[in-house]
Amino acid sequence: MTTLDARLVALASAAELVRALGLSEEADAAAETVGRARERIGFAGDAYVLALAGGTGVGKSSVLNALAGRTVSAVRAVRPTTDQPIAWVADERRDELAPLLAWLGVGHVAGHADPTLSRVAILDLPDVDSVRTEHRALVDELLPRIDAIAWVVDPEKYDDERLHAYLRSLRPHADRLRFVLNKIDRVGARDRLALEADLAHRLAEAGIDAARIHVLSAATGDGVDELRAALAAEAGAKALVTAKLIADADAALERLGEALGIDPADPTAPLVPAERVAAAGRESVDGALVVIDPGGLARQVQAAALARARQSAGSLLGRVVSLIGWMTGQRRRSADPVGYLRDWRRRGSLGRVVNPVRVLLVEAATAVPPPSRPAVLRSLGANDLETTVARTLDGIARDAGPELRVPRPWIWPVAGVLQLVIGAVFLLAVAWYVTLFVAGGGVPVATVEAPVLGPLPLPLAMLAGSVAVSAILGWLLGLHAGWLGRRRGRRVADRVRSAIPAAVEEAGLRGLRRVEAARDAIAGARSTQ
Ligand SMILES: Nc1nc2c(ncn2[C@@H]2O[C@H](COP(=O)(O)OP(=O)(O)OP(=O)(O)O)[C@@H](O)[C@H]2O)c(=O)[nH]1
Ligand SMILES: [Mg+2]
Repeated sequence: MTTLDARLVALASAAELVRALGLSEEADAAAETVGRARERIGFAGDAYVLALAGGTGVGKSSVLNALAGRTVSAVRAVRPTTDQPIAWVADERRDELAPLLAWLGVGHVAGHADPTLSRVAILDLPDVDSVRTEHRALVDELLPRIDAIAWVVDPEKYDDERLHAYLRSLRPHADRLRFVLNKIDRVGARDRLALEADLAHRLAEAGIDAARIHVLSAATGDGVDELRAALAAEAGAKALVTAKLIADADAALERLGEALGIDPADPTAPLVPAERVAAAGRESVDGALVVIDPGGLARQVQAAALARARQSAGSLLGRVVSLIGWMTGQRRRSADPVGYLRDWRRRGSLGRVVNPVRVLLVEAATAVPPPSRPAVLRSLGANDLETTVARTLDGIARDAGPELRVPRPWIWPVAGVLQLVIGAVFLLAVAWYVTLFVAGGGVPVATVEAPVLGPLPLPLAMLAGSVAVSAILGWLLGLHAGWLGRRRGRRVADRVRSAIPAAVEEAGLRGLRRVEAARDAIAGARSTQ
């Protein structure tokens, strides 16, 4: 594949990437450049087309006539004069150039027999600053198809804004530009050099360095032979045409890059830095954790576990409290982890989850130039982000349901039996005291040897011991329930931490990834230029 072919293929695919992002005008312009280039290389022959362009009355037609040594194009005092392009070509190439000239829309063709200029077809164009807008439209339509341009200026008309606007657009083609400073007979010999230097300076300011300037007078013929000789000495026409089409393709690719905000100084820089994307993802997860509330969920599981533990492993007093809780509905309100998780919507809006991503996308869109912004923003669009996040949180609530149901570990019934035994010991001790009270102190009481305290009446030891052991058991159950709650809360938080980034990536960042991929592809194609 030649360099030009490779460029055209790259440009065509870049155009399609940009089109897929909704920038159809930019894509059309790039596709048009590809089409134009393919058409141009399709014409056989070894000649290039040079157009004499410039403002009205600068002497374009006169320069052509001076080169020809006869009147090829009419010169009149009425401005503008030329209203259709006229081609001046070597007789021997007329047939060969006919299809190319037809493609350019040039109907008037004059021939010559000068073999030194046989590889260039010279066009005299209408003016670019005409009061007749159709002249300008015609030239604007034609110029992109022209291989090389000789821009004609005169001492009065070489520094107007229109010229500079054209120069800016022609900058990529500086190598194939010539400048003809005509009507030099009107300037004194001393001012000529200064005028030429001034023109060169202004061209350099417009980005065209080392411009090729031909100072001449079409009226006196001064400098015309030098221009003819320079045109005859021009390098190979094929190379010139290829270089022109390559410059077109490169400029078109650059415009696509500009439309997507690619910074020429740092073409691989993303619209938003990766750290910003990661930070937005973290903020979304934090937002989701606020509405899911793993801490609150842990307390719910703990309360539910305690309630269940009280049923099967509680002390007598604990069972009474549990029964009251059940009868008053208190237990359902404070210990329904499944319901608590399912009702995450009550704890806040999804704004906390989706807003960080939306802010990020707006930030990304502002990194492209304003004309592309609306389309890029649409491409970045995360319209279904909120629904996807809601679906994800509902999914987490649903999937976590079974594991939020509090288990009944084997230790609870064992603890329950222990509590019953302790309760029995307690009751026995109480009954003992009642008996002692009724007997009025007539019954001897056994003692147990307690460390530090010395001998203790057995019923007192039973009473104190059962209360203490029951309290310790209750405390251990509480610890266990707290651990169960925290563990389940953590698991749900882990689910949020892994599912939310995936949802954000899928529904929030898909557009951004697509835009970044297109930018990378265009930056990559530009770097191989
Ligand atoms: N003094 C002098 N007059 C010139 C010279 N070249 C052209 N003229 C005059 O400038 C006027 C315009 O010349 P044209 O050749 O018709 O200019 P043009 O750029 O083709 O103008 P449009 O066709 O209207 O765009 C005519 O009156 C010419 O005689 C020159 O070198 N010196
Ligand atoms: Mg003319």
